[in-house]
Amino acid sequence: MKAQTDPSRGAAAPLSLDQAPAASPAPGFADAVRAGLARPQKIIPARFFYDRAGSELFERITELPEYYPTRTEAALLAAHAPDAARAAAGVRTVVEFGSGSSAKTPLLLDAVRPRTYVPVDISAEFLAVSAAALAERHPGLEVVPVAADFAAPFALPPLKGPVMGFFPGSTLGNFAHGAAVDLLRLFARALGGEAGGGDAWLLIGLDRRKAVDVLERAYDDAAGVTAAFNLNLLARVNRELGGTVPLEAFRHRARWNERYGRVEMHLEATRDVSFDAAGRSWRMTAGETIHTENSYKYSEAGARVLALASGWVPVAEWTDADGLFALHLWRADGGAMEP
Ligand code: AVI
Repeated sequence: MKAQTDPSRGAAAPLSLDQAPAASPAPGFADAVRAGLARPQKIIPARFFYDRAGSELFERITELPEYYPTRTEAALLAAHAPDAARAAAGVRTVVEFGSGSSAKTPLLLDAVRPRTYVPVDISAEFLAVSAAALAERHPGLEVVPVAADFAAPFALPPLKGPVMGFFPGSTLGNFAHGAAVDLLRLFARALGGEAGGGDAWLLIGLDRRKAVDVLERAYDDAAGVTAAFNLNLLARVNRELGGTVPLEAFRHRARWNERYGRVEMHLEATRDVSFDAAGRSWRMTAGETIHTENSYKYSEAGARVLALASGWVPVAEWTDADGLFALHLWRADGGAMEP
C-alpha cells in the first residue's frame, strides 16, 4: 500500500511508507503518542518526524522549488558571512546547534576562521560524518563534536571566547514563542554570554512572514514530498508502536494561522477511522486532524522583540531582495540592559 498523495499533484518518487519492517520505538515516542492522541485537538510532536525515512524526506523538501528557505538562506550566508565575521571580529569558537550534515557550515567557517568548531547534534551518526568532513576541509580547525539534544540543558566543553553560536534553517520557527525564548536564553548561557559573562554572538536564520499562498505552497508542494514527510509520522507509529493506522485514510494539510503567525501541518482523517497504537485503541471522525507541526514566521520587528526578550541585542539583519528569509546577528546583552 502506498501513502496517500493527491494524484493530481505531480509525480513524487514512489512512497511505500507503511511497508518498512517493524522498528524499536524511539525513547519517549509511545508516551508522546498516548498523551497526544488523548487530547481534544490530537497532536504528535514534530520532533518525531526525523527517523531515517523522515530525515531523507526532509532533505528532499529542502531541494523543492516551493521550499525557498534553504536555498535563500544559503545565498544569504554566501553573501553576508564576511559581514558577520567583520561585525563579530575576533571570534575564536563557533558552536552550531542542531548541526545535522553541517551543509551550510563551510560558508561561515571560511569567513569567521575560528580556531574551534563545536557541532551539537542529537545524532552521533551525523556528527561523526560531518565532523570528519569539516576537519578535512579546514586543516588546522579543531572540531569538537557534542552529541546532545540542544533543546534540553546540555554541557559544552570549556569554550575559548569570543564565541559565536550558529542556528540556521529557521529551526527556531518550530518552537512556540515561550519555548523559543527559553531556548535562546539557554543558548546565551551555554555560550557564556549571560549576565556579566563572556562575549557571545548568535547568527540565526529565521523565515519571514509573507504572502499566505507562498507560505502554504512551501508546506504543501506539488510533488507531494511534504505530504509524505507528514504521513511518515503515522507510518512510524505503525513501525515502532504496533500501530494499525490506515495511512490511506489520512491526508496532509498545511494552513497559515494568522493569529499565531505560523504555518500549521495537520494529518486529517478523510473518513471515520479507528486504529490501535501505543497499546490503546483510538477513533477519529472524518475531518478530525492530528496537529503535527508549527512553523512560526517572523517579521523584522517580531525578530527584534524575540531577541530582546531572550537576552540578545540585534546587531544586523540581512535579507534577500524578495524579503523571504532573514539572517540575524545578535550579541548577548550580558545583563547590560539592567539599571
Ligand atoms: C526544520 N524546520 C525548520 C522545517 C520548517 O520549515 O519548519 C520543517 C519542515 N516542515 C515541513 N517542511 C519543512
